[in-house]
Amino acid sequence: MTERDAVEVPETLEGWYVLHDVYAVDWASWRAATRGERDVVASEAAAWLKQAAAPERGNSALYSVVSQKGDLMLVHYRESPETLNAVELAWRSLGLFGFLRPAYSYLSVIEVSLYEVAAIAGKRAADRGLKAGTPEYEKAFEEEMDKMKPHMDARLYRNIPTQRYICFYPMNKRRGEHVNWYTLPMSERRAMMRSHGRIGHKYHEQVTQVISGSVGLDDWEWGVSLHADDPLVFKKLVYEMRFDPVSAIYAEFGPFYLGVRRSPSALPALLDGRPS
Ligand code: 76R
Repeated sequence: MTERDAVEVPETLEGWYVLHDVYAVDWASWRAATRGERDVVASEAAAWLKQAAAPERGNSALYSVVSQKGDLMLVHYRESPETLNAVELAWRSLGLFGFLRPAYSYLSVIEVSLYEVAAIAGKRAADRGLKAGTPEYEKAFEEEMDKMKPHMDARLYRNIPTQRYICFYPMNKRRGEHVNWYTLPMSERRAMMRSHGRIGHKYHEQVTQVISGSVGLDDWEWGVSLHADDPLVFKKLVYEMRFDPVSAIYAEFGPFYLGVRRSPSALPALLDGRPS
């Protein structure tokens, strides 16, 4: 292993910024409000959510959280933290906000790490008979990367997947006393990420994964958002991943949030204690 290999940082591409925003309803004060006030407040919030959900340079979605960890989860994809902040402030200015208590939030940015993509581009450049490090190779590498750009952009600048359930959790990769992901050579990390991707790909039809990086943005290193119509798939996938070295040896996990997707127009019913 060369020193350069040991510290090689995988390039990442970034797309929309993501905010997972969880609230608990203050049910006592909500119930104490008059029917008329509740109707006005709930429909104002539903109308706001409806326009926020319109897919134009990012979008928003509403989930009803299962468990005591919260009641409502809003997910927002936007082009910058500043835009996300504007969305947050608009939400806070609504009447409904007075009946909500913050329960959890997580800020991150959709990420594609180039472990595999850069290796493919490098191989294709080398296949053209070019030697790594030469300007010709660099140019060919960039060309090959450009060819893969549309595919990557479709993941980086996507709308929130539409499946019925979301499973969100933050995670780290260990840098502990015994093992440290960040001191492994690139080749080992790449091989392990390949096996991770292989396992994950078996679930391609059933799950949409959105990986967002949060180093420097929030308390963990990544946010993992899984979207599926069948919630059991989360359990199967996450369990199978636990046996894969990337997760078995190197991963640490934060709290898990499970939500059911609801259309903005379902918000008044949700606040009435009815699912739809
Ligand atoms: O992006 C790709 O599809 C290529 C392969 C791939 C990468 C680079 C991939 C595939 N993932 C990648 C990166 Mn993933 N992923 C997780 C978790 O619970 C756990 O054990 C871990 C949480 C799940 C469940 C999951 C699922 N992945 C990452 C990264 C960035 C790591 C880095 O850069 O060091 C993290 C933190 C992470 C975590 N992964 C897949 C999946 C699934 C289902 C796939 C296949 C996607 C598909 O083919 O549709």
